Amino acid sequence: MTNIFDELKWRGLVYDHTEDVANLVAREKITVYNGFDPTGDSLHIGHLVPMMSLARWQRFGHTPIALAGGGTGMIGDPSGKSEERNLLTLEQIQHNLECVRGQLSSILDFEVKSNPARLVNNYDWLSQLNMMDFLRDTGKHFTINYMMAKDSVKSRLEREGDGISYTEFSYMLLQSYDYLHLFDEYNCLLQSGGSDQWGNITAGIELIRRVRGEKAHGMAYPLITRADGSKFGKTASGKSAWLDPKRTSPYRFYQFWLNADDGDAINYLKYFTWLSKLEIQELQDALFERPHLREAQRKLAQEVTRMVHGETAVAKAEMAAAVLFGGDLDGLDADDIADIFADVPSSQVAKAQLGGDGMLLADLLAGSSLANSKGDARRSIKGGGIYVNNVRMTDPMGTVTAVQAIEGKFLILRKGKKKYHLVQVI
Ligand code: 383
Repeated sequence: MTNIFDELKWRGLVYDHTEDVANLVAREKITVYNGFDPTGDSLHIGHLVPMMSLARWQRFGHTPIALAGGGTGMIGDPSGKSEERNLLTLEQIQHNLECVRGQLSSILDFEVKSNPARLVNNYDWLSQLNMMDFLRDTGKHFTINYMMAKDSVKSRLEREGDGISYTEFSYMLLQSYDYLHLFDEYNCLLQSGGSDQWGNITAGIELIRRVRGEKAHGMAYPLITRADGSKFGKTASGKSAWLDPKRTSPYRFYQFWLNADDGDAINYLKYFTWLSKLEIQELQDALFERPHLREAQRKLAQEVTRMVHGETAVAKAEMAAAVLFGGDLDGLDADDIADIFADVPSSQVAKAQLGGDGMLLADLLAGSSLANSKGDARRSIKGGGIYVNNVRMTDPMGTVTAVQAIEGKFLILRKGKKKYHLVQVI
């Protein structure tokens, strides 16, 4: 690929753009910005497309600016939101901002001499604005009619509910002001964002045209959808997939990608990895010829997990996944175990019961989801189908003691190939 526009295009990342962008970026290296509001203490995988796209621009020689919305985060963007948001406290915003800044900077190159990335915070200039000046210099360029025609506002006016506050209504003016500021300060000529941001992006372009008489550009990325129509971005347990490993463990993160449907995997490889057209083509062929091997999904999971959490996280996530297929438990701690087996049936047993000679395995099994009775449990053990911590147990009179519990906390019972039960020692 010779230019960023063609690159983004074949990846399916161009949803909308202003006229002439393709010519502009084929001709010159420009400065591009994308904003992120610190509404939470972590970004999630929905933010990865714009984050990675900034890095893609950078790899093609353009200069990326990641804007953290310390100022706009105080107001709340109504775009794509059906209801008014609660205002965050200054402490919350400050904390979120620190977290988000770290995540944004992990993916961009700040050292490269020719086109180093920048990280800016719009609180720095928005907090300096004076109400009178703002209304005269910025507000005067927007008619209420224009603002009401934006989807973000229109949808809230048409919808049953509490409408939209003056605060959120004003949001687009602040984002427009940002664009003008970055245009003036860094000669930033393009703002990107998800398609939900198109109204705000075009409002900024309009402001630059009105006050500077210059042409600025915009590009919208598609919002990611799933082939089956369900919502993108939720893990198996229905929670959002976050970039912060404390919120979504690297193992769950890896599993999320590994579980991608065949109909989505190739698109995700294009959106969320750095793999080339050729490499993705090969994975597409593999998916077509031998879908059961899930080579495309595995590569996807490896690539995205490595980018977000690092190489060791990939190895660990793969080890954890192997555990569910009878793999070795060495090297996994109690937190990992809790994470891997979070979705299997579980029960509790008092530590005292496992003291001394311990407890009969058959009794432990009878109290679990893996056996109906002690007799049933003994038969399974004799048949060679019972495992404790993935080690086969064959003595029907055998016992289990506290020392076998992983970090004194968990025993993993298994019946047959993959029926698991987690015993929590309390
Ligand atoms: C703030 C000030 C600017 C430019 C942009 C902003 C943030 C913007 C916004 N973006 C979303 C967010 O922060 O609210 N008003 O959660 C999301 N983005 C990106 C992308 C996306 C958008 O951070 O579509 C998904 O991730 O644009 O919803 O001067």
